Amino acid sequence: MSLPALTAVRERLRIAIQKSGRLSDPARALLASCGLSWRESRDRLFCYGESLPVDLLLVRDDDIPRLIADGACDLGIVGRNVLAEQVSGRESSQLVPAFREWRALGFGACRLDLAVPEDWIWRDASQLAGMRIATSYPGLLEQWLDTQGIDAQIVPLTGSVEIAPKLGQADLVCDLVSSGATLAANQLKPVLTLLQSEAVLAGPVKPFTDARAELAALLLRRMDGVLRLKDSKLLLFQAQRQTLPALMKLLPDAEPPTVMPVDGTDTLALQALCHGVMTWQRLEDLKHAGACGLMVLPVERMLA
Ligand code: PRT
Ligand code: ZN
Repeated sequence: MSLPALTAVRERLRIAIQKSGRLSDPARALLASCGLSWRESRDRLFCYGESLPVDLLLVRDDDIPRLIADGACDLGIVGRNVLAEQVSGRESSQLVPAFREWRALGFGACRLDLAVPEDWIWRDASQLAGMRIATSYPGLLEQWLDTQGIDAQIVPLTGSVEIAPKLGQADLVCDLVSSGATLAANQLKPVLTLLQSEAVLAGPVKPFTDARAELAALLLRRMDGVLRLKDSKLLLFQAQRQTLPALMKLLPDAEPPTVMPVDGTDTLALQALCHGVMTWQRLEDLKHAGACGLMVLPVERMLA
């Protein structure tokens, strides 16, 4: 299937996601849970939206901000680290960025950390003066060094950043970390966080003025609904009327519950939408405080 011409895009929304990599499956899953479905093309670079006029473009994550800036796609799902690095690049060349973060999406969490050799005794950032720092995020690192007033040398690398100190290319690194296992395997330890990152929905700075405005608003509403319900569960239980205040104290993350009397007794049947994680411990605490017949049900969709 050939890519529809840009002029045809105005009636349809085009969202870029990572073709393959850490964010690709969760991005697809999120869009699918917003009710989107697609017809895959043979080259698997473009998927035609079937349930809504919303198409997918499958690309490298680093290309997403520029595709939005160029108008080749309308929205994108990308790491905040990639977006922020490209914003910093545009700012330093005095260009106003054409894209920005629209929503944090709650997956792909990681940090952009400074990490030093394990045998360093770390005191504070002033130790970085005159050091060589290897990174794939030169823009963000430069911004941070400027705000700290530190004069250090940035060694830009596109990959294998963690090995740079061992190879003598740098004294320390500034790199993405999630579990920290890669740093540890390279005898490095994290000492400072420059950016907390996760996958975000990126979009243009200027609002859409055609049919895409309504499509983007619809998608955002659905996305907000899905994100809000991420850890939410419907809790059903019965309790004596007098235990209710103590039980509600154990449910600070619950919406006001629906309460129904059971056959003219003092027993109440309750249902409450809870937004926090419903662990076994929480259920046991509720039981201890007087709840019985506790049931936890998944919530798939909600339209307020
Ligand atoms: O091919 P393409 O360019 O699209 O993909 P990519 O190789 O550039 O990106 P990919 O798939 O590796 O990562 C995509 C996004 O996932 C990143 O931009 C981040 O927003 C996010 N993310 C989350 C991570 C990590 N966690 C992560 N751990 N990206 C990279 N890493 C690296 C980290 O730098 C380290 O080298 O994974 C390694 C293992 O990390 P530890 O700390 O768990 O050992
Ligand atoms: Zn990439």
